Amino acid sequence: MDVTLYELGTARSARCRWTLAEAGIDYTSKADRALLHSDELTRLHPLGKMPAAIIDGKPLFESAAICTYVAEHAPGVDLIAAAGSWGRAEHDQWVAFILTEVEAWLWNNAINSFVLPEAERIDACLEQNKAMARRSLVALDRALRGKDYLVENRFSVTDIIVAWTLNWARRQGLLDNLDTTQAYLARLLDRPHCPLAKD
Ligand SMILES: N[C@@H](CCC(=O)N[C@@H](CS)C(=O)NCC(=O)O)C(=O)O
Repeated sequence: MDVTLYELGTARSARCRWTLAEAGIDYTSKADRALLHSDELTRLHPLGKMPAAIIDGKPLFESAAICTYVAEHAPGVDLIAAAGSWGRAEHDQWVAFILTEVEAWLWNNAINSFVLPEAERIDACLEQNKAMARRSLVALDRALRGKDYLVENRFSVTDIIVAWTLNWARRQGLLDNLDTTQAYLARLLDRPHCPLAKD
């Protein structure tokens, strides 16, 4: 697989970097922040965001989509439940859950704390966003009890996608007292190929 990845440090592109490392796939890195919103990047991602990738000549954006495709085509490494299996349905379920029921609230807090210009920020939603994220994280903690990993109880790309959001939540104090989730995340952060910030 020929991959060029437009990436930015420990931002969401770290999911893709981690998946490529677990898959044993070398890639070309375009890691220049100045490329954000550039014509070059906007040809690959309609919002000019990172990550975006060119895989075998074709553009793909959204970190979860890139990771899922790479996992599906990883040579000799089984990183994802088989297409059409119940495990794949659970992969789709947890990816949608973490992105829409947790990450969207964290992102809303980010844009209203430091991403948008000060005049465009709305403070009123910050506490509510945290409460909504926490409610979903409590539900995930319950679902993780008795399991080491989310799908087929073995490490997969689902865990990579979920761990990135959990690590962000951890740094916001949103995993406090969620012992099962903390142990799950620690297991993933311990993996030699994991590029996520551990502080
Ligand atoms: N849902 C997207 C989010 C991509 C995203 O927001 N990336 C950030 C860096 S982590 C970015 O490019 N920010 C610049 C911007 O928001 O315009 C994904 O998971 O790939």
